[in-house]
Amino acid sequence: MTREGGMYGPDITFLGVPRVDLGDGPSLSHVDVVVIGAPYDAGTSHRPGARFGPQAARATDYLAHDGSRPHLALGVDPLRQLHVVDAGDVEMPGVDSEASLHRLEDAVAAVAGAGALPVVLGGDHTIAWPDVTGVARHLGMGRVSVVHFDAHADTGDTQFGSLIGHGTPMRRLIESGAVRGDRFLQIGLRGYWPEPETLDWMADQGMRSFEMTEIVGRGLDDCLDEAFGIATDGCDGVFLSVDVDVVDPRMAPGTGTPEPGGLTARQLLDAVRRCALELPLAGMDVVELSPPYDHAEVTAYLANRVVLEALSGHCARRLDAGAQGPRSRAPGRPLLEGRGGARSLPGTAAGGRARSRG
Ligand SMILES: [Mn+2]
Repeated sequence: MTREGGMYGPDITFLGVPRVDLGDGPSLSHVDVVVIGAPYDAGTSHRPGARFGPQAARATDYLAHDGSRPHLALGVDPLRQLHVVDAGDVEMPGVDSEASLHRLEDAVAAVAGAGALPVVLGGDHTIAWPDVTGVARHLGMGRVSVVHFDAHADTGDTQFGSLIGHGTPMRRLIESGAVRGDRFLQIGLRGYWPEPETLDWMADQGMRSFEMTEIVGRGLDDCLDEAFGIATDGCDGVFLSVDVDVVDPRMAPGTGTPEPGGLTARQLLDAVRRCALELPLAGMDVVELSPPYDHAEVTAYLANRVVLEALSGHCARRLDAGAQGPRSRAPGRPLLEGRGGARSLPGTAAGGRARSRG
């Protein structure tokens, strides 16, 4: 598993964090988070292009790639207060899907086995199958639950006659026993797929799927409260899988199968933050970013921020659980409350570099 760097471009890392080679076991000790690129889009049923997602999610930002991102709302800097590294892309040629997906599963399992959080940048949603399986190899089959943001259920039996595809990974995960059907939470479904037979299969597995009309009627937070209660019941960790098409196409146009009427970008970021703050994350992926269909990098920015939101929440959860008690700020409080004088970000060296950006 030698480090390959970028499969479709230069060997850049997520916002400038250090590189790591997953083939070098000792380099994974004391690492908190490993970013893995999964540039695979052979599983798309419609528009391709998600193979370019990892590079865009890593690089799309107007700030310097300096390995520092102080999160305003939580008062933590996940890239400094966690040890975050980037393993580059897994080599995933679309003509050899099984080998590509196995390679990714091994990479995720290596990271989870080292006690670090795997953060996989897709790629189409096919990759959730190896991503969650890789985590389950470490936590135990049926011991990881899934919180899945998506316009689509991705529970199809086959796609163009194949078991592999971005419309089928959630069925594969339940069939294999990696995830219990009754610990599979789906948020944001809408539109005209899947067909009734597949909905029947989902119900038989005990899945809980929140369609957009229920979310609008009850409010997203109420639905998340219910989902979180199920996700943490009898499981040791939660995998967060974010398909950017859960967001309305006006705020996430760069994707392969857009479905009108989704969440806002603000809702997704808040929900991802809640997941990372309130749940024991065991892994995550952000998928279906297809830069060739993006406009003004709108969707690439969103994917980059979804990762940062999760890392910030994960960082705050870790700091708050420490011996010194809560160290992050309550996100709903006035931003500058309690500041002034010689204070600095909790847990960082005093001062830091002064930066000014428009
Ligand atoms: Mn999906």
